Amino acid sequence: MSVITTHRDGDVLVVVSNNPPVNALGFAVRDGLAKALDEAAADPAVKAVVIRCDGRTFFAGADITEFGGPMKDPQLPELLERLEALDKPVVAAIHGTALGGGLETALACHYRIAVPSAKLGLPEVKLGILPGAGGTQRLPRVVGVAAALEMIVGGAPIGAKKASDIGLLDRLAGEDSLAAEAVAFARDIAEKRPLPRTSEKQAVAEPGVFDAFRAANARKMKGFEAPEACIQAIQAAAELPFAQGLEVERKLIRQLMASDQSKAQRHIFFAERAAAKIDGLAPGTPLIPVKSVGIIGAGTMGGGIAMNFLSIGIPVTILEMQQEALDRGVATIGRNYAGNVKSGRMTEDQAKQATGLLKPTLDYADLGQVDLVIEAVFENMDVKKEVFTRLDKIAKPGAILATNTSYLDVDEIAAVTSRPESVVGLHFFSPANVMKLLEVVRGAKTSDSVLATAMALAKQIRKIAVVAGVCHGFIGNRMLKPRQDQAGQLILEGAKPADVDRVFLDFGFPMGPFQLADLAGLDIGWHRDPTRRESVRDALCAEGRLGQKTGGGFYDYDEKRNRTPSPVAERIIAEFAAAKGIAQRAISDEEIRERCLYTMVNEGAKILEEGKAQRASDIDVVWVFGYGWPVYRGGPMFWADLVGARTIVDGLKRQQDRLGPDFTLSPLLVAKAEKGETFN
Ligand code: 3H9
Repeated sequence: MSVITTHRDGDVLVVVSNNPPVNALGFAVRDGLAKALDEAAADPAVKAVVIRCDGRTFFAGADITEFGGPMKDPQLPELLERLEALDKPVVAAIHGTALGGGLETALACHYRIAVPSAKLGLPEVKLGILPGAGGTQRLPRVVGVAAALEMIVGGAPIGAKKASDIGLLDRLAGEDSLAAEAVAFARDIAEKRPLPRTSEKQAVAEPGVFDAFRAANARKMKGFEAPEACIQAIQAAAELPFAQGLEVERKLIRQLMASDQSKAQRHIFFAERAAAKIDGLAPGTPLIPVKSVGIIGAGTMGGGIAMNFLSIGIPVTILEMQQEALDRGVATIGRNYAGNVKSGRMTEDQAKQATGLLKPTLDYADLGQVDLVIEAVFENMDVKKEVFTRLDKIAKPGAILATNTSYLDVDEIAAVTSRPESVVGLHFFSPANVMKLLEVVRGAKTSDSVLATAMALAKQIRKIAVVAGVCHGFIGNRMLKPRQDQAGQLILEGAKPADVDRVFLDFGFPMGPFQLADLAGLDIGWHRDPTRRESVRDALCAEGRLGQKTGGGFYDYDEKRNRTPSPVAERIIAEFAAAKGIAQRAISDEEIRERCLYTMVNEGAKILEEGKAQRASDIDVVWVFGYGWPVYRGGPMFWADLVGARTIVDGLKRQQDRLGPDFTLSPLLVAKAEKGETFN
């Protein structure tokens, strides 16, 4: 059956799309819509047209899988011009998410009606492109330049109520009566002339609005190409006639579509979705119902983890050893929720509901009936083993036992229990109530049900979960290590901390390794013994330089925490290097990049060859959502594909003598280089 069908409801032609899962505007849909327009134009009995979609949503956009290749006619922009030019009114009936090309289709219709739960947006900027089917020209003509800038450059969808308020919708329908109301509405306006054609309206811009928007959003847009192109296209809408504005839009989207940034961002879109899929899982693997959660440890991590569940209505029992620590943890959670209310992220009632679901306890026995226990105690194998031994005695049969370890061997932890099949790693990132990434660590004996449940639960608490195998540091921290090692070594050999950080900032990371270290505090893991100087960090701590909080670490900080290079830190580093017999020399940015980033790719390749990640794109997801890898560079393995495995291997070989005695090239990386293959 065709994905587009038509039927008559009196003198209204109803056009229905049924292209699961999201009614993307692929070739078959575009072709079907074009034929429906022909039908409407040809039949004098048709007085008005309604376009709606079956399934879960109105058109959620162009079909992204068609990007990158030649697209078959009819193209969406031309189709929408024909749609708008039809001399009979067309009504878009919207439910679900009208996104991208979907909203552009609605904008080309003469009227728009939607259910209150619908969302409307132009998220193309998140794919590194812009709305290329007239959206940049039509939206400002409908909602004004300021609102269009927010929607197109920001990319976030808005709800139907707001859409109605800003004039994007003509009417709201009842949640369950969209189809009938749309037809009734079409009949009401069937004879009304002139037809309200968006392209015939004027987009008026307040003086200075574009530069003010650029200035206000400079930080968010830094490094990205698409937001500036979006602004230029909207500017064209305000300054040029419609047809010329369309030409500007077309030129810009063509450039963006071919850019590495857009390729990277599209890669991440699909990578994020691929990450949810578990290799080798038997179809129909049963999920374990999780209706209550226990958390061991009410520190920063435990508290943050608890909030994820409380916020979606799952009760949490949180355990500490001492009343004082428990009280502190509970108070922090309360404060965080109060902060959420203050910033408008939730209502007072929602916060009250969430905190009401928290049960503090000092008694292990209170964890006996929960469906999932997550341990978030001190990162030490003996401590973890002790916790799991106790847990094994009291947890109910079938309960999932999870560890939040960020490095340790999940199999070794599981082995102290009588039920290793119930044990899994849930590596949250700090702050755990904010960070999107979750590494789900599959132990050698973790059952399929436990793994599948962990992944499903992650989606429920709105995390992006990636399956990792057991190895030191899993995917993220394991790849962080060579980068940190090299950064530390580079400053001993003569690079300044600011040189290394600049290379990272220029690459697009929000922070460099030394800025990050100063922020976190150099005393993490410090033995508090000023005579012990085994690392530069020891030496800095010994002189009271613990990072931002003491006004100095690798950098100096003023009272507003503005950073400047530190002659004192540089002296300490030089002295430390001299004591180790390391000669200082000038170091190029190129060398910094090769040693810090190529070694990460090499480690990623090892993770893949050892089967510790299911696919290269999972590694990209970990780094983009957990470690600040710029999304427009698509993650380390996608970036490696752009740079080329050959170039990376050559660079690593060139640096080999400097990479330390433990460095070895990944055979997989070498094989990719030899065969000219990519990871993704
Ligand atoms: C555009 O429109 C350009 C135009 O300006 C004009 C150009 C000329 N295409 O996310 P889910 C797949 S750009 C192809 O898990 P949810 C997705 O991969 C587009 N496939 O569901 C997944 O496949 P699988 C602008 C798509 O309920 C499945 O559908 N639009 C597309 O959590 C389910 O997706 C956007 O950027 C697509 N457009 O969320 C919207 N969309 O099952 C992108 C989804 O094999 N889409 N798929 O893994 C979304 O934001 C979400 O998918 C949506 C549903 C909110 C719609």
